[in-house]
Amino acid sequence: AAVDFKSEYFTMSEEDVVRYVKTEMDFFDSNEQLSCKEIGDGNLNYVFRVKGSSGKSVILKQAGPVARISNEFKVSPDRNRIESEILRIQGKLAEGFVPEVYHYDPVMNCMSMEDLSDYTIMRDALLKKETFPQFADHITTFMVNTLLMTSDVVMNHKDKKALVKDFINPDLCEITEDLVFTEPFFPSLRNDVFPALQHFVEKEIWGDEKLKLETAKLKFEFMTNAQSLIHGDLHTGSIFIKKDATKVIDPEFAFYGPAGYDVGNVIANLTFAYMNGAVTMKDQQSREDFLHFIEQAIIDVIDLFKSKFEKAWQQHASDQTAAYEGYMEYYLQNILRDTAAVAGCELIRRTIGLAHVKDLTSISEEEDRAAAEKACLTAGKTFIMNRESYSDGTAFFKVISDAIIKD
Ligand code: SR1
Ligand code: MG
Repeated sequence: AAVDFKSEYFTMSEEDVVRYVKTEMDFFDSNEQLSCKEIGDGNLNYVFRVKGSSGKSVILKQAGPVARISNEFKVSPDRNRIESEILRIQGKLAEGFVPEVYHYDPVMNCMSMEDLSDYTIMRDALLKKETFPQFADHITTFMVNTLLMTSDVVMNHKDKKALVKDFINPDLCEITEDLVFTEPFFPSLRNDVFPALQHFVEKEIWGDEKLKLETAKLKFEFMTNAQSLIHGDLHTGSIFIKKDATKVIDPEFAFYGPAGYDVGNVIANLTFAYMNGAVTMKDQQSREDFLHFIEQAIIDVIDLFKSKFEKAWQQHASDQTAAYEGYMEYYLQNILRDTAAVAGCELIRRTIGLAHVKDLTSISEEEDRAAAEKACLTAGKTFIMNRESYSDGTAFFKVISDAIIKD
């Protein structure tokens, strides 16, 4: 059942947060001077950084009663509980890959956590054309450890069902069902199509009945396949990064869903960075270096995910049937199929749906933006329609490079 906001709850200002941290938390010394700034730029919550005069700092995240992006979305405060609990679980399964959680307050619907101020949001870093050669290694360890280890393949089935119950997340799942799997595929009023693409979208997306049928299948798969405890929104804005470390944040969309949902989001969001670089970078050498980095990252995310998954399966699979010959290969190929499909939906919905990505919207030249967006839509369609066909990283990357109109 949906959790209501308690009567004592109110959305906090920066001054309220300073008072809250002083009276409700035991983080700073009592004589420290505190300053606070709201730094959130996500679509849902308020994120405050509180700094003490000693140099210590903490992040406090509060869930408001409606989404920040639009008050059409009334989202349960339970997302804050989900986020704090899953961060603790992921912190155990994938040590070092998520921020440490300090506290959760079910009345004020806020939580506090480690301040990662020496990291950058990955989407912003990629827009500055920074490269992170260890990213694929880090994110695949995170995904294999959190996805395989929470599945029925490894967990006691009753313990897993208890987790399914704890992570029922109806409001945020509804957002994904609507914004990812439904609205981008018909002329919904909430869509936001770049005018130069209107005709292309009407014909190639809204006019393609075969594509629409496949998205119906994918939507119901998302709603019914309680495979793994997924992050649920693993785009590059949910990743803090620096050269030698990666931290995954913002798992408030977490629930038991298809494992490929997370992998597909990573692939699609690397693709946005690739398309941005392909149309905006003018210096040939830097362009080649950056595009090569993203290409390799896409290939490695798939191939390292596969090899680490196979190894972890050999070590940890506990179900009797998991050892039957051919089953692991079947299971993994289904995750790759879902990865391709979700990458396709994410590529399309971030291009023409309600919630866009800066990788595309920041392209200033109309022609360049239209070219990048068409390539995303074309790759997206191909991934959805041919989702059974991809078994390695090179095959995934080929869809992306083939989608670019070459002149
Ligand atoms: C109403 S929220 C819009 C989008 O922002 C989040 O990060 C999710 O991706 C959601 O679909
Ligand atoms: Mg988020």
